[in-house]
Amino acid sequence: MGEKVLLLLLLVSWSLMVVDGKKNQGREEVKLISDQSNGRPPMFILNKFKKVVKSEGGEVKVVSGYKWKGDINPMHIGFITMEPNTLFIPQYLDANLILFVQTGEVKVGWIHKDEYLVEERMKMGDVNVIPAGSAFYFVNVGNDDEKLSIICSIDASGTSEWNSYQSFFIGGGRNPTSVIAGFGVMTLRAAFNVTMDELSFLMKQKNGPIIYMTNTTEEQHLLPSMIKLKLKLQQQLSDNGKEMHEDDDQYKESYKTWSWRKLLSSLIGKKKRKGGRVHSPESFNLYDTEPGFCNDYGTSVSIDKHQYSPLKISGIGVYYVNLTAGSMMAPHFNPTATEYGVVLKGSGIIQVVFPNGTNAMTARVRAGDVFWVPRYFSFCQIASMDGSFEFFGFTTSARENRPQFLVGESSVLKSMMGPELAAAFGVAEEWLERVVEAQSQSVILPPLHVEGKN
Ligand SMILES: *[C@@H]1O[C@H](CO)[C@@H](O)[C@H](O)[C@H]1NC(C)=O
Ligand SMILES: *[C@@H]1O[C@H](CO)[C@@H](O)[C@H](O)[C@H]1NC(C)=O
Ligand SMILES: *[C@@H]1O[C@H](CO)[C@@H](O)[C@H](O)[C@H]1NC(C)=O
Ligand SMILES: CC(=O)N[C@H]1CO[C@H](CO)[C@@H](O)[C@@H]1O
Repeated sequence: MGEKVLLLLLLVSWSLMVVDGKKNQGREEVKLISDQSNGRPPMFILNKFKKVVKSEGGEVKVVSGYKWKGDINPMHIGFITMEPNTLFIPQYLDANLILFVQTGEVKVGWIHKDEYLVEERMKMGDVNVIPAGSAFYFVNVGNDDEKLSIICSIDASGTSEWNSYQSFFIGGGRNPTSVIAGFGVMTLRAAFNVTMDELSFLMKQKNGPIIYMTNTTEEQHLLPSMIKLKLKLQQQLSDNGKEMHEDDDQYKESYKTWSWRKLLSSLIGKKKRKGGRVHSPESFNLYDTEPGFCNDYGTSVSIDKHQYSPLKISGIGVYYVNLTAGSMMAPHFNPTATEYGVVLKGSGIIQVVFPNGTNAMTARVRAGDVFWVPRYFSFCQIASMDGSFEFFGFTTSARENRPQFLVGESSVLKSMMGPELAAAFGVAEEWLERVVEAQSQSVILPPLHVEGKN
């Protein structure tokens, strides 16, 4: 036990030394430390972005985490960018998605509880969850010149192989190919009870998974067969004794304006939401929420299934931190979670320490960078002096994650202060007490003022 505490303390003293060094020697020091890795990228920065979707209307890039020892499965983090007036065509994944809108505004439609199609507009800072196997689509509904950026966690821990996740397109044609197309013409003719000609809708789309909503000529061409399909599907539903929600006239009317929403519900044969709202989970906004922690040096918010129940399907938490220039998230570790972070704004330094008390990484990060910290590893984030540093991310934890702080007013050291701790360091208790109490702030600590001290 004493050894453990000592270990923690070494981590802490080390971190402080580096911050000190940084202050005295400027940015050179930081560079020097990162360069010790012989040109290899810093260990806890994820920078192998893979472009998984490239389309006329946007793209999707994904970075993947690593598996650290026996830790829970790593996640993938996706960056979705969509041009104005585009649609990410209906699909489902074998992984849970947690969406965070970085910029712009999106209309998300998805099948809720395997039953209803619900649509929700999400704005900047909103978080929402789409469970594995739930068909969904995105429409960029922002201003005409507004790109949409969504950051999402792709949590494939429910699949047999952690490192693979798969999209199954429902909409599509030649590119991407709809899973419906795979059944072959004869099966489909029988299944849909339509002619060959009417099946041609499965061969049209060729512009990739993210398409412009404005190129409607081909879509309008599909309209008549879509109406027929829906009517037939509806007939089958009612034949099976299922409820019918709309009469034919209403349908024909609604199909005068072609929409993927209708296509989706017709293809999956789902009930359409009637008039009022179906009870569906609202998005959770990370920016409009009362911060869990707040002082003069920054704010932090973290939500898990207790604050936002849709998160319970994945056991993943979401957090957001905003540090003022030069401030620091005090050295801490996560006892139950591996943490992933994406820098949203500004720049700063991430320090991670190995269990044996040596520095694992001191890396400068800026907007767009992704870092990760394995469970139990001690780390801290420090904002650069030139502005606030905002980052956001995911924690993979089935249980509530309570970060343990090593330094500051609410720290492990403070709680353990006593003769044992002093003995562990081999110093007088009063001496140690003075050191441990010198920091009056907790969690988010102010910049170091060299002149005032020493
Ligand atoms: C198939 O469609 C034909 C007309 O196109 C209709 O008479 C028949 O009842 C339909 N069969 C089923 C099972 O819906
Ligand atoms: C982050 O903090 C800065 C001040 O340090 C503030 O100007 C900015 O609006 C904050 N960002 C958000 C998204 O609240
Ligand atoms: C500490 O642990 C890391 C990672 O396991 C290892 O690479 C490094 O050599 C170790 N350092 C010492 C001084 O034991
Ligand atoms: C295939 C095609 O016609 N794509 C066009 C769709 O519309 C956008 C602008 O609205 C064009 O940039 C694409 O070339």
